[in-house]
Amino acid sequence: MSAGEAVAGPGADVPRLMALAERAARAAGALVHGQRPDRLEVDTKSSPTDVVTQMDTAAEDLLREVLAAARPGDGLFGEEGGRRPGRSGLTWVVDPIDGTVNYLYGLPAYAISVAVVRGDPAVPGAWESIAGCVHAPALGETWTAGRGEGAFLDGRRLRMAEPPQLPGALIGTGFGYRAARRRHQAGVVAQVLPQVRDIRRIGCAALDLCLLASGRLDAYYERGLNPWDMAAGQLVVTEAGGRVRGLGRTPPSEAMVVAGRDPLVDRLAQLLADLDAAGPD
Ligand code: LIP
Repeated sequence: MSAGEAVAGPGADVPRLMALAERAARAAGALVHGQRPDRLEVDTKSSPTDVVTQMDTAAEDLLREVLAAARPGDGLFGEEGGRRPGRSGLTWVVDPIDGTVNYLYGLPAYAISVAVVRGDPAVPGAWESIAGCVHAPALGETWTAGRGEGAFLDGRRLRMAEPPQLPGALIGTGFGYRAARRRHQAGVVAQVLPQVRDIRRIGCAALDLCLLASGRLDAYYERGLNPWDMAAGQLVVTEAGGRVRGLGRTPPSEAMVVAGRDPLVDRLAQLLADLDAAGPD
């Protein structure tokens, strides 16, 4: 049994899964970045500002094609196309364009996020990422990670440095699409802002997590993330020496994701719990 299989379970050749995740993400990146049409067709989902374009759908179709051809027995769980069951115990969790609003506006902070997980990605705490890739074609940067294999930016290994204390920390976050939740989140960030160095709202959770792992943020929190937003990025963080958690004793989930290195990640999580950042709207 290889080191990767010892960590990730039987049948999981982690380096090969990392390479497949990167190959698929780069193929989708070439499509959305290289063939971006002058005019994007825009539909909406959970709210008038929660958008999806024809390139999101085309990219997910391409990801499904590449991954099914390489590993037909694996499941797949995508933002746009829903869930295809598998029989291998592994499921590919994909976001074809994370940061769709940035993509729509021609801003470069968007990424293709591809991860393979063991367990059920629809159940918080019931799954773990085995390998993943976050590919940012407009930035020309690609992050990869494998359980027990490390985290890499363009092939260079990442190790997160000792974090600053909260008042000196640059904190990434994001906001939901529904007005009631945004109102609550605005109240939370208004309390966080005076207690930290500053806030950055990148608009792409997968990139937030990878920027954290790369030392360009000191910590990150967001409520409302789906498995496809975070499955690859959270592995980049943990393999770079960080932690990804929820509030209290809960796992990271739609309710809350807090990421960073100890002890800052726990100090931020406590502040967010004190501010009731995970509820009610
Ligand atoms: C985005 C997330 C981001 C969040 C945005 C949006 P999408 O995902 O990556 O962190 O703040 O509101 O949900 O919708 O672009 O795939």
